[in-house]
Amino acid sequence: MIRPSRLIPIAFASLAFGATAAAVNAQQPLKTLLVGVDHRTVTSLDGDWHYLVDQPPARALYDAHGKVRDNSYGMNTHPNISSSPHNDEYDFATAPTLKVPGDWNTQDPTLFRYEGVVWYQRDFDFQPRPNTHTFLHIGAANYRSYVWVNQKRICDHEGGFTPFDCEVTTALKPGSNFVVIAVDSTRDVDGIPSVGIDWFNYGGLTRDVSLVTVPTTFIDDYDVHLKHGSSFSEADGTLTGYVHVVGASAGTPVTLRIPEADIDTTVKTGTNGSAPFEVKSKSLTLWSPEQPKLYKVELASGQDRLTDDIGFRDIRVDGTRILLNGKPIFLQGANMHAEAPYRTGRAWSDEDAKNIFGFLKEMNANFVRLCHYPHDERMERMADRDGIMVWSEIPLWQHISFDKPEVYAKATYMLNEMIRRDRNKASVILWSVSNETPNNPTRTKFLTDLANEARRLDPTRPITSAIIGPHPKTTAAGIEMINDDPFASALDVIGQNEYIGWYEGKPEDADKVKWTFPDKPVLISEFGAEAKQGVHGGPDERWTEEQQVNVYQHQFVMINKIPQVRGLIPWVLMDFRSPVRNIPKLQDGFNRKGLISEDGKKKQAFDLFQKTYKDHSVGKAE
Ligand code: GCB
Repeated sequence: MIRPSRLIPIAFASLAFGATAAAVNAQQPLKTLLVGVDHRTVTSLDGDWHYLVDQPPARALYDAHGKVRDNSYGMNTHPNISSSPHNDEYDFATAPTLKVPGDWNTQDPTLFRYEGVVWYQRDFDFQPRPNTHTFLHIGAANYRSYVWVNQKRICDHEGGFTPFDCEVTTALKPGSNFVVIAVDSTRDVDGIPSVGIDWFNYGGLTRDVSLVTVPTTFIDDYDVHLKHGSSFSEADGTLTGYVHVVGASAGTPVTLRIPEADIDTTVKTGTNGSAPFEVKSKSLTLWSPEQPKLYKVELASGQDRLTDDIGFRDIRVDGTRILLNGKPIFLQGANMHAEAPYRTGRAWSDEDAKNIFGFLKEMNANFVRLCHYPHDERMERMADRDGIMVWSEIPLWQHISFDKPEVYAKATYMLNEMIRRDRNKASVILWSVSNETPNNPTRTKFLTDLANEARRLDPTRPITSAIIGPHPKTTAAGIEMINDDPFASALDVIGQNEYIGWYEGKPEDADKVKWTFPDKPVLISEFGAEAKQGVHGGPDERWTEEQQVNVYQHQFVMINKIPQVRGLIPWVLMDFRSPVRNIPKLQDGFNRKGLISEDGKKKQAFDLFQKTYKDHSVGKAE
């Protein structure tokens, strides 16, 4: 019998200390956020950082009312331990070090399960140059960050998976400088995600940290894409978008050059610093999985210049079809967490991206859902180069405080950060605003507004979300599943998660299910079963590789009967750490629904997908 769909119950009360520390970005317009930092010359601050643990209730960071203390470790006072008259009982200089980027959990065994505050510190040499701005760029820090440079409080940030830039120009001095960052990974009921998650809450400075120096007027944001008119053919090699220049007076020239496409044009900024452009190329090779063509795009304004690698393509929905460059496509994909293959821990490196995309290519995939939060930018870069299409999502997962305006403000902020960073990536074809949320009017209003906000920020890409439900109805003819979630009407593409054969019913129940969906493209955005690599048995024996295959085979029967399915996204490419997966010997702290184990060993289900995708035997593009 198929049970109604489930949401993982929240197992904890709020773990957050100090509610006033929350919502540091809430209701603010997007601050300076530099696009294309990985294509600029920067001063890397990656490497060894000293660290001190500020065990809950984190009294070095928060005062008794939960307010951030400004006169604490951020001062990095180098107390004279033998004679200090005050109580600065900390010392970064002699403290151990952690590698940045990297989570703290897999670097220090005593911090493996630690969720709380860790203080990071490092010295660096710097020579400020006149007429420049310098930003401290942090690729991601999970979950809240508080930054001091040379004892000056510089900025705060909330959100564990998006980049932020803090201006440090006036805080820097010639020669020796230091930066202190307190990172708090404590979960919070009003956070995004909230407290109940099915992935490991890796804390720390998990992505690259650098100093970026730009001239007084500088390009912070740009958008260069194929014109997205009412039809694909309307574009006809026309590129459009904008280049935004900070500090530019109206009429400041901006040059856009794409030598390979014979484009060399100069446009001018308006009063808001943005220079819109529309330019026709003589000939353009469009980006596609078969030919992931990227162009060198050179942008310049005044003293500032940068070059990015950008592909051009059109993605749109037409009835129940998804069209890439005017042609119907079927997405053969997999879900993937930002979990490092082989070494485990939060993924961030070139090596991690290479391993993950290696698996996808071997599987004959053309698509990946990077769940449930924006991954390291290296992933989208590699997707651009390898021709793998991407679903990118903010960490709005299951239980969220949908009734709170400040949480909505936080969600729009994160959405903005995600879209800002990756809007120039041709591989990203879908923005997702959520995963598996309870169907009620408060949530539907929140998410509908958020989907519309995503559309406003980027009208060129379809908006999606992974929906869980509906409730099955058993009839004489079989089992009926009717997706009548009102939120679906706010989406261009419906993501449907379902676990028939694992959480719900038996694998063969899938054969009897008749799905009804609104008239839109549907991606089966999650389906699957757990199997421990190397455990074998009959097709009905749970935890075996054979049962995982059996579940998928029955799913294929079901999916082939749903006319508007336009993609398969099995859950999940690789086993990943999760604190809620605690069956000894089988799970040992890992969600085992991977097609591959965390140490890179393929399960039989991987071979099944490899063949299915090669033969294109499940699903149709139209
Ligand atoms: C889901 C969630 C995903 C979980 C998965 C599971 O529906 O979207 O985050 O990890 O189920 O394995 O239960």
